[in-house]
Amino acid sequence: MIRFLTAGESHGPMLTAILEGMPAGLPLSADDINEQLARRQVGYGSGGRMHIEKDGVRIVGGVMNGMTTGGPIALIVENRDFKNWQERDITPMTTPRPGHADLTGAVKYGYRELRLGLERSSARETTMRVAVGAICRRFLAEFGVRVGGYVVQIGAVETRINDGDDFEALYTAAESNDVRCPHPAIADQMHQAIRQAKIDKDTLGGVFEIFALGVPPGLGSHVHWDRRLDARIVGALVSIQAMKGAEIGRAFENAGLPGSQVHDMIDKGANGDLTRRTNRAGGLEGGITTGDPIITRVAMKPISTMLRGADSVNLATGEPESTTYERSDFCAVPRAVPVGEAMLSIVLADELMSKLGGDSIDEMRPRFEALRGNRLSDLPMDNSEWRFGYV
Ligand code: EPS
Repeated sequence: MIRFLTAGESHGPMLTAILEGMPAGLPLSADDINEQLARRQVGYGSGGRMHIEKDGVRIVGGVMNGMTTGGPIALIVENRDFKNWQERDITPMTTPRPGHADLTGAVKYGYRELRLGLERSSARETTMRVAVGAICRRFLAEFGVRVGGYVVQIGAVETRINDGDDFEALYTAAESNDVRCPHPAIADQMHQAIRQAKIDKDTLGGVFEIFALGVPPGLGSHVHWDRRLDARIVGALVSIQAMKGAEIGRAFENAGLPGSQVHDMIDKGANGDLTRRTNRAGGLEGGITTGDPIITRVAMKPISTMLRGADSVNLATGEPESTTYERSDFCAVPRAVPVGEAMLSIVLADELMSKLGGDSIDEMRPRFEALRGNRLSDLPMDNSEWRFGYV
């Protein structure tokens, strides 16, 4: 239902995006988007580029007088760094950085200069994902869905989120420091770890969690591989530059425990409400939302551009050579959180659109109110014997 495309290079004149499928009647301002773009630019471990850019969006289609029209939404963010690159003579880049798309991109596209691959593979593109995600986030907010995230690991420094912790509080605490970790003492250690990586001319990866609250039960489906929402979410998160893994809940930890310690037991509460005692499933069972918070964890590899260089081969001379360093981030995990939030928002907005249908927010509202819930009264059972057959 919702599709988006981005275009543009890291040091080109601008980045653009088109978002198709947003209903009419959604209040939307550039500030809604700029607020999220600003979050993406803040985080300890950034290189010099973030001092140059101050990302601000121009909405040039699909929104009139502060309201979506139902037409495709067109967005532009200018690259301030472009003026430093325009008409500049470029030293050839022929030694691929291990871990980057330099060598794979050259093999795939036959580039004779590695910068051609770098320019588009760069995480600069995440600016537009965050812009598109901000619109989807605004749409989700109309239905009470809230998406957030925080960092739980940088390098070897790790913190633990406990079952039952208040996600809103974790989010607020994380936004108050420059590594986006909700626990201040651990945040200090993470800050130190990044500082040490800078001294060592090295880089660090990490893990962050992205959650969604207020998601109604019944989004996604068990009937086909590409409709399973857990698969769509993991795919969307791992599509972010430098992400190498994602899990729903604590999937890998759960894999080592017996079922009796993993599955979320179901209770009947007041008024016939059905509740799960825990949320180890991370808000998804059978590829369908349970109505409990969606919890995902994403693993980011360390940035592959390292000040100390890395062993490689100069493709022009055929000789072994260390990679050269221009400028890069030392750790981008804190800044990846808003990008993860954007991708989860995009997938959830798409699922909510397909569940509700409709061309305008007004049309969707009563359909949202009528959704089946986790209530005995919503789930009448036949409770009589029946014959299994196909005719
Ligand atoms: C990136 C390299 C750096 C990062 C960039 C991603 O850019 P530059 O080569 O201009 O120093 O800062 O990220 C951004 C520009 C951004 O907006 O996040 C890379 O090669 O992936």
